[in-house]
Amino acid sequence: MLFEGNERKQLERKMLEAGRLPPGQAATLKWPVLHEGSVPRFDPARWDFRIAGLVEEPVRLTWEEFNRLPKSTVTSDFHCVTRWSRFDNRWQGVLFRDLLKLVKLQPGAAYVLVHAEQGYTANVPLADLDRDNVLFATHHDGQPLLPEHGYPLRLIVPHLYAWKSVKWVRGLEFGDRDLPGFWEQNGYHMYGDPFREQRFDTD
Ligand SMILES: Nc1nc2c(c(=O)[nH]1)N[C@H]1C(S)=C(S)[C@@H](COP(=O)(O)O)O[C@H]1N2
Ligand SMILES: [Mo]
Repeated sequence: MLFEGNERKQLERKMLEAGRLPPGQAATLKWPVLHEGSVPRFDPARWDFRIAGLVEEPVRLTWEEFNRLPKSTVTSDFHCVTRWSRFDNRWQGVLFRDLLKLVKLQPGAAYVLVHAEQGYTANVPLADLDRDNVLFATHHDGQPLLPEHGYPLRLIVPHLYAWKSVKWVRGLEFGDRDLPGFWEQNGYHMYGDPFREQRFDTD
């Protein structure tokens, strides 16, 4: 539709001027779905969230326990390495910092391997999760996440390419080394800063 195209272009120009459009990205008003594998089915009785690795005491939370954690709302932009960016997403869920309060880290813990259903992983330095706008989202723009967007829970790391925003997240593993996750083992950048166009391991 012509009108939609104009609206999209206008938003893109506005975001470019505001310094919010990373190089090589185009704005989208839609919300594409992108992932490896199939959409996992959610069983609240079996679901758990584990925190392991370099922590004094590993943690296991049931879905009920996870939902008793304090809730926060954060608005942020979302940049996929396949060159679309979705702006001003309102995410509701549990801040990474509130989850981090549940464990005492062992010395040397500086990297996190984020684990999801079906063995999907993504590596993120601890310092990049320990920010006030990183959260585990249950809701987007006021609605519960749709299964294909990560229901019941997904990580949101706004300042890195969206492959680090792990859908169907099930746990965190703290370590002293930056071990590559799924896409990082498949040619993508270890860090993935969209503003520096860190798309591939050759960038
Ligand atoms: N578990 C899991 N999380 C994932 C992925 C995946 O394949 N599996 N793909 C990532 C990629 S590449 C992107 S762009 C975003 C897409 O999120 P969306 O489908 O909600 O737009 O999810 C990320 N999280
Ligand atoms: Mo992506």
